[in-house]
Amino acid sequence: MIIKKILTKNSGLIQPSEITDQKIYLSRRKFIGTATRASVVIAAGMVMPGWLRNSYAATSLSAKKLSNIRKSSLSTQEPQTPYGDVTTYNNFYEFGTEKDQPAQKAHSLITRPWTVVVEGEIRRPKTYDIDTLLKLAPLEERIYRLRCVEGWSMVIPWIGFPLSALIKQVEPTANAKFIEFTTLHDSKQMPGQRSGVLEWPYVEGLRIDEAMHPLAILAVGLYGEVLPNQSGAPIRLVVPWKYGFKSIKSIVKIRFIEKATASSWMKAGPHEYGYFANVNPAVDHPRWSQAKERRIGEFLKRDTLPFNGYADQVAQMYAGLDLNKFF
Ligand SMILES: Nc1nc2c(c(=O)[nH]1)N[C@H]1C(S)=C(S)[C@@H](COP(=O)(O)O)O[C@H]1N2
Ligand SMILES: [Mo]
Repeated sequence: MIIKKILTKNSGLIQPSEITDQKIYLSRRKFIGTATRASVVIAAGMVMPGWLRNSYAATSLSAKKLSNIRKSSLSTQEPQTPYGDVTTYNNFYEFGTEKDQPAQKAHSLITRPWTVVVEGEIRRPKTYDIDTLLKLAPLEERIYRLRCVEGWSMVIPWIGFPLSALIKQVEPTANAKFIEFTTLHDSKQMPGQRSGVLEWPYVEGLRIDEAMHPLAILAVGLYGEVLPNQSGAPIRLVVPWKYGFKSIKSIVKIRFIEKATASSWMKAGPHEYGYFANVNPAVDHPRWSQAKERRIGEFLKRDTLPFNGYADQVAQMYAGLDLNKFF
């Protein structure tokens, strides 16, 4: 596993025999207390692998910095999940189902040249070059919570622009009620697509009003740099009030449609993954509770908030909808 590899590289810092897990973290505090970074570690409430990974790579050495980034009032003030965790603990089944596989394998993804086909119920269908999309609207930093359906969460400083900016430019017709997003399908670049764990390509969807909501963004970077491949380069959706699986990565097609189509996760588990997938502590996944979550890097679980804490801004879109039925 990646943690072990990093520990080996840092062998002067800590011996492999010191590798521990979170359960015995507290009993190790004495040991940590002698380390230089101890105060930082304890103040941030982080577990050992987190600070080791983070000290190993505060940001990447090779990624390109993005410039002229505006701050946004829509950002959360909560502490950000360290870069090392954000970029090594990923779900991206196109590169395997283990959390550390995307970081290890996504180098095979070629992100230039890259085009995104925008089509369907719109007046201005167009194939956008990724570098055109980067200039479509001013880039903003959006620090958002991301809550995975599996029960963990992160706080990530995305760089991107409102999805609404693209939607306005292509002029949807009156028939455009939903938007379908599609990930690249190429098993040479994405070896995980040789497995049948999901139906490929990965497909997700939003209702048009959800897609127009100011919180919904197309992200092209994080932590001030272009997106690492494992995070969905070169362009991915981020919809912070919905479970992470809605935030589809490495998008090649955006199609405006009249009737919603099933997402890859709905096909994989129709009773487990709904179209809306709004974060909801009151509606359990059939196999586990959704009431609590573990913020990556924290020791104790915290309560999951309705709509992932964005209820004030988004709940009105679902007024009158039975959230038990439309999960
Ligand atoms: N194409 C694609 N997009 C995807 C996934 C995936 O497997 N393939 N996983 C989803 C899930 S389950 C989550 S939780 C988030 C994780 O995003 P992150 O790795 O940037 O944290 O990506 C989502 N987008
Ligand atoms: Mo997820």
